[in-house]
Amino acid sequence: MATYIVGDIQGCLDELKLLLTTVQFNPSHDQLWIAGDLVARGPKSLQTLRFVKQLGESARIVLGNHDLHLLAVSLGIHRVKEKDQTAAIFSAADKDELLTWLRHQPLLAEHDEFVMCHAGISPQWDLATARSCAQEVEQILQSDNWHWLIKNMYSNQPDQWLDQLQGIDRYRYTINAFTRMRFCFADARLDMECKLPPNEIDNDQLMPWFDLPSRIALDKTVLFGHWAALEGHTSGTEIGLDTGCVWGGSLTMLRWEDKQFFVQPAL
Ligand SMILES: [Mn+2]
Repeated sequence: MATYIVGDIQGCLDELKLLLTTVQFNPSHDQLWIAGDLVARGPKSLQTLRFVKQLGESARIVLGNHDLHLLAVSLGIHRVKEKDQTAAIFSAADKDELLTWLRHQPLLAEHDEFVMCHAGISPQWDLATARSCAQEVEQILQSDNWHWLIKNMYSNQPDQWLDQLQGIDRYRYTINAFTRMRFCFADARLDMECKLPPNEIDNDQLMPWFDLPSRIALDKTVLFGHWAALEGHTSGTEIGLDTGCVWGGSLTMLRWEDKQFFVQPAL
């Protein structure tokens, strides 16, 4: 039994399958954890959803911003972005099953030794707060009220966590932290604009969410994706797995038990 965690697939299913062959993944006793953004710019977004869904209990996924965007498109709230290759999903015979399955995936997944989410854990949260905030949003996403949530989730405000946040403000902060965050300001406000690698920013007010000095320490390693410009990141307590396969980089997979990385260059 081995646990494999992979970064953003974004429809790059061929690279994923090559990695699974490399590691001799066996769905009857191994687990594949996927750090979100299953779909978007890559050529096989529809096939990726089908492939991961049929893995059933042997796959654990969390939602990324592109996955949530797909749900927004399905409701007519947004249109398919020009560069996304997701249109085929909306004319597929199994569209409803796939989207319903996607909507029932969490924002945070937990292993005995690590947690996985798409962008990261808010530097203002301990693990208990992260868990309960994730659950609040997941419950709505899985309810008949999910249209309301998706329709109202698009805004960068509030950009700072307060325990007393309520309703959509609270859910929006939660969604933005788990699925969109990269840099924070020194006071822990989330910046939603900058996508550069940390060593290229000339704004000394911004720092990666995981480097914020006031960040609450967590007792588990955080595995995340979303930030291709990091080109992977390993510090011991945070491991970034997005190495930009869809941008011509590579797909990175970590075997948790022996901490071995497997890298498949983009085809
Ligand atoms: Mn993302």
